[in-house]
Amino acid sequence: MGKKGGTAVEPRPFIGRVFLSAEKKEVNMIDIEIDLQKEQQAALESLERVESPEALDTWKQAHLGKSSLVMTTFGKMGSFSKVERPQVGRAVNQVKVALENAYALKEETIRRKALLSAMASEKLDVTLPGYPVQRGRMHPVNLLMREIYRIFGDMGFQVYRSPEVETDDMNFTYLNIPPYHPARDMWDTFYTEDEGVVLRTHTSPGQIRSMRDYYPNPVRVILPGACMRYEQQDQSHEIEFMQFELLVVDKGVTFANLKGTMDDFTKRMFGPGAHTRLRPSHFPFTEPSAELDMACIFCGGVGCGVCHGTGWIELGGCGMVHPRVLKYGGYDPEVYSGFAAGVGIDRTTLLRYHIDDIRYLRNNDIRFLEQF
Ligand code: FA5
Repeated sequence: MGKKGGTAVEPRPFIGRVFLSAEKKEVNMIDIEIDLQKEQQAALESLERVESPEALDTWKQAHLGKSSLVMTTFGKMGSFSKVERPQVGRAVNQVKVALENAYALKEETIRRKALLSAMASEKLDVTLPGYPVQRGRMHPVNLLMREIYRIFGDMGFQVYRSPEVETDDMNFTYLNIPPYHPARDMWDTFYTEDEGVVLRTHTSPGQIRSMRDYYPNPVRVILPGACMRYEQQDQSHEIEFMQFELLVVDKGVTFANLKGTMDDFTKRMFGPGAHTRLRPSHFPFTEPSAELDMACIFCGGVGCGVCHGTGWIELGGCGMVHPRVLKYGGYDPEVYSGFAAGVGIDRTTLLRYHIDDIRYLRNNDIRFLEQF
């Protein structure tokens, strides 16, 4: 029941009859519903006839686009009263969902049809060349390292890795180079801001670490890795370079074992004609100490630019492990002896591949790297 101007009025039939509240003008809800249903039926019928993606697009514009009946009815929602709005909304939404679902189905049908006809009409030309694959390569230093591992693996050595950032003690003190000893000047060291921490200048600190790890068993290890020195870079010096260290500790290890192992390594690496010599030298952590030289492979020992006219090329340092170093590693020097060697991998790479400048190895020139 509603009251208007104090007089009782007839209740308006609610369903199917709505009022445009602003103008207080009756709108026939049945008319709206009929229009929408007519639109739905016509749209679905015309969708049946759609065959191409272009026609489907045109259909979408006409029936779900901005000026379609569905969308314009949505646009007018604000002009309906609170009571009318849900009714109109429900009716128009039902039509919209029906049209959208039909559109999605049709779109999938057309896509499949297009795919099937493309598959039927187009042929795969298997004779067309494919895209060339860019193959990666091993860096020459890594190639050489693998070869070094293989050679020493055959001789019964195990690879032992130790840190590149080291303590001052490991890099120097336990190698018989106490703080403030002038022997520390042999290495131009990068000290870090953390006291007692350095970038390792050689792989020798791995001697202490591996001995402490293996004690009381015999040690036969190869210690590979990067070393850093504050050096003037030139043809044969880098700031960062690779070394491998050899360490053998056992009862009865002799200098002859050292000489035999290094000579065998050189022959396996550079061929049976290669031969080595040991030149007296000094390292604080070996006694006696020597430099391992190889007869120049470029001139056969006569003397050339590469060997600076000497006929010999230095591969690295070596010697018998100093008794104090054995002790720092945990071994009794009265019972055990050992030999150690430290060889530059970059320089060995230069010799192996006849490269005349160490700086090629790290400047990432693809023309250089492609040759390996
Ligand atoms: C040492 O580093 C000793 N730790 C080697 C050693 C180990 C001796 C065990 C005795 C027992 P040296 O500073 O000479 O020694 O370096 C050894 C090798 O590393 C050199 O022969 C060279 O091949 C390589 N090397 C040294 N400095 C550089 C550099 N700046 N660039 C490239 N290679 C280098």
